[in-house]
Amino acid sequence: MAIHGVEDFRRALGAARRVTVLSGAGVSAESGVPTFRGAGGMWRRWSATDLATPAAWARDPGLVWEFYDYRRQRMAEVRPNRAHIALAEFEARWTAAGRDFTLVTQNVDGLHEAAGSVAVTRLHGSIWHVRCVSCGQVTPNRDVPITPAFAGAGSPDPATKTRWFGPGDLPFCKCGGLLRPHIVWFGESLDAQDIGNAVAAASRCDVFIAVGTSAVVYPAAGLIPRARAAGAVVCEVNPEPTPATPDVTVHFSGPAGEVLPGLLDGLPG
Ligand code: BV8
Ligand code: ZN
Repeated sequence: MAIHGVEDFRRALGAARRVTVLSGAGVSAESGVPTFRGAGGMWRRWSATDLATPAAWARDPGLVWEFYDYRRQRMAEVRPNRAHIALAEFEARWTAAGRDFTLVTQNVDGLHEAAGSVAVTRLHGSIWHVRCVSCGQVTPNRDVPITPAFAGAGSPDPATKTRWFGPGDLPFCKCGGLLRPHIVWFGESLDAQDIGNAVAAASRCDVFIAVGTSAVVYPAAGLIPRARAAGAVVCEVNPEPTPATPDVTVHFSGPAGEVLPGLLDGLPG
């Protein structure tokens, strides 16, 4: 099915039973959350992907916590934008009409949930949850700073005079184990149930929308060709082309906060 513009897409969406959305960091960009691969992806002399690894954690957990505490400080101040809201309001109308909706997100900022999205599968964890390395318990944690030792720390400026954060500065579980961000780092496997949910939602939907993702991180990026192979209409919303663009049914170029309302508002009719 060829889709040439917004009206064509809205017609296909209106006729759908099952919709699956994959979101990436670009959906939160208009809320002021830096994306990974854009300009904001650097912190001091590291890119986010250097620090979001088990090796970085093993080498210097205090530095990894300083990086995540900085991001938590930033995320504590941001609010959902029109993209998050358009998705949450669409989901409410869609499910009230008895249709099936799944939002699969790569984001860890909790802004979809804050906007009211309900059926959210978080592939890469949550910056607002911590996990004990010993007993594995996952608990919500909104402490900013994560411990008093990090007050005023975290500046992304490479010239920052850094201090070392030792065990006495880090957060611990009541069992005595060290607490880490409950986030899937590069080289770590995703939760089997989460990726299973996401694969099922991509494999059986009529319309799949990939919004704000550079489509380079796997297995999340693999959901896009999977939806296409399963016969879905695949729509990409991104100001830039991505490696997925050649394989999608239609690409709408522009910021999610501007494009999504035009694609979703008022549906289902
Ligand atoms: C795994 C948490 C099995 C971190 C994240 C070698 C060794 C080990 C693994 C690999 C390897 N080679 C490949 C792999 C697999 C690896 C991978 O895919 N690497 C890539 C980089 C090549 N994947 C993994 O490691 C995954 N695990 O495979 O386990 C395994 C195990 C062992 C060994 C092998 C395999 C785990 C991946 C999860 C990593 N964790 N997040 C944190 O947040 O701190 S991923 C991280 O990138 C974020 O979650 C982010 O969401 C995600 C993807 O990035 P995007 O969301 O797409 O964001 P990005 O900045 O890239 O792009 C933003 C887009 O938005 C752009 O396109 C831009 O144009 C657009 N945009 C900008 N403004 C707007 C906009 N769009 C709309 N509106 C706007 N206003
Ligand atoms: Zn514990």
